[in-house]
Amino acid sequence: MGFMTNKRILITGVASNRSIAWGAAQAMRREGAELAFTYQGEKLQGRVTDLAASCDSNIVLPLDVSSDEQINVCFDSLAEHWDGLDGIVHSIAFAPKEELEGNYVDVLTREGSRVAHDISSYSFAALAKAGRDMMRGLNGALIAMSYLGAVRAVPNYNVMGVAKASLEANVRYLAAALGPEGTRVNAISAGPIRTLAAAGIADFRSMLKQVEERTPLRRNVTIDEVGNAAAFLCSDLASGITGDITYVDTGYHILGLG
Ligand code: 0WD
Repeated sequence: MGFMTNKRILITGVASNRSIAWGAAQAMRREGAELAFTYQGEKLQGRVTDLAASCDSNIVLPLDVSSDEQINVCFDSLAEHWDGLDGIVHSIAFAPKEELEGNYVDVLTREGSRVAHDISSYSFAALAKAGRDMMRGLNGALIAMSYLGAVRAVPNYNVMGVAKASLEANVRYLAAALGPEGTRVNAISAGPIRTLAAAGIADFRSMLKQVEERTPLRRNVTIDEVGNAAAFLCSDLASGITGDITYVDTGYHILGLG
């Protein structure tokens, strides 16, 4: 029996079979979880429906996290399928491409900052709020995806790093607020992985190369490795862990001078 048997988990942020959310979905399904998926925009509906089917799921709901209405409709629809919810995977981020290239101060705008924080950080708290009643008392867990740029100044990551710092603070505040109801909240800080979102970051290839050359394990991390950690953190095996950031980055974050 898998360690997520009888867990019902909502997976957001699947854009392709390279998405980190897809790594989480596959690991959780393998460990016995029942899954529901969201997709952003009609263009992704078919692809996410097919990926969901391969995880024996036919719960596939539209969700653009910039819309309160879509968030509410999504959880109302989910409640028609399930009478409770054991976990939410938040694997969503966005910042305008122009802000992910060059000098932070040169490219920063008020609007870019607003959008990056709204989609990449606030939305995590918004999902926690919308899912609260379905999760209350079930000893469930929320998980978000962060990156080292939250705590270090990484070239080109710019406003997304600031938004990830906000996301990590959200993890702590949500953990403190929802812990008394039995809900745990954590994030994984993943190493760089070639996905659609990563393609928006300037010079991403050299980031992958630099990590591979210097990191203790001398290779980049995979979506399966991040997925396995996400499954663990959303399972009862992690029942004593909340409010934390777990690095799944082949050890890169421990380095000082190379
Ligand atoms: O190197 C990487 N790929 C890392 C990613 C390293 C460390 C962390 N992360 C984080 C990202 O910042 C993000 O929070 O992992 C999370 C997932 O990212 P991913 O798997 O790398 O990217 P991708 O496969 O593109 O999925 C992210 C998806 C979007 O994809 P696109 O490429 O279409 O932007 O987030 C979704 C969308 O499907 N998304 C939204 N979903 C709902 N509402 C929204 C939105 N407004 N905006 C983006």
